[in-house]
Amino acid sequence: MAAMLDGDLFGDNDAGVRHPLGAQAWVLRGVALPCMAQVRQGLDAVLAQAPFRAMHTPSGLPMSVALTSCGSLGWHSDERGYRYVHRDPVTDLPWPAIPPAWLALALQAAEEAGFAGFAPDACLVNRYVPGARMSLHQDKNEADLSAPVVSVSLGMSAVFLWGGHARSDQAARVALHHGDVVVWGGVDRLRFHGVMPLPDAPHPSLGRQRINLTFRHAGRPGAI
Ligand SMILES: O=C(O)CCC(=O)C(=O)O
Repeated sequence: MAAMLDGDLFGDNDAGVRHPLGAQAWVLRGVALPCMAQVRQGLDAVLAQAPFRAMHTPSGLPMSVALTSCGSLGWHSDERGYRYVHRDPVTDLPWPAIPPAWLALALQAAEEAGFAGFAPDACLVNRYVPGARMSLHQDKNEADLSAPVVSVSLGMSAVFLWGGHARSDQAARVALHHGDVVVWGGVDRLRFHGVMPLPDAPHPSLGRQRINLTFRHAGRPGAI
């Protein structure tokens, strides 16, 4: 059992349980646990080709989260703005493919949340160390907002902020643990969300880090 974090909407880790966050948004507890060994192998393969890198917001502020990507599109941020790009700007190579075990997990989770037929073409990989955070934002750099977002948590537990359609809406706090998956789409696709500063509670196998895999369909609807 993972320890309960302050303000957790749903209480302690309860693998196998589905918690509704909205009409078309779910927390799927522990869905990634059965395939964790393959998910970890996939992470090693992606990082060998596209290591984590620091990024800045378009206004020049450093992000506390380190990032990389896989899939046919990768997310990038610099002074030219937030956007998806076909090649890794660090290596000038195409992004690594989404590992098959990741794809299977994302499709399974999407289907469990009511989004059968999800076909992600982008997976953003976020790495948080203690104190790193992600401020409230909407995911709207994708050309295809009809597809859901599937977000997998690995390593240290974090408090996910789940807001409304306006930045000022009160955000619920949801503890996310190793193996949990959050899926949101449809009427909830543009809900504000974020992550509170990561508490320093090392994970038994991943140590002092939290890794988040976020799958999206970023290109034109129907295109892969
Ligand atoms: O780390 C998380 O759980 C959320 C990540 C996120 O919001 C994003 O990549 O847009």
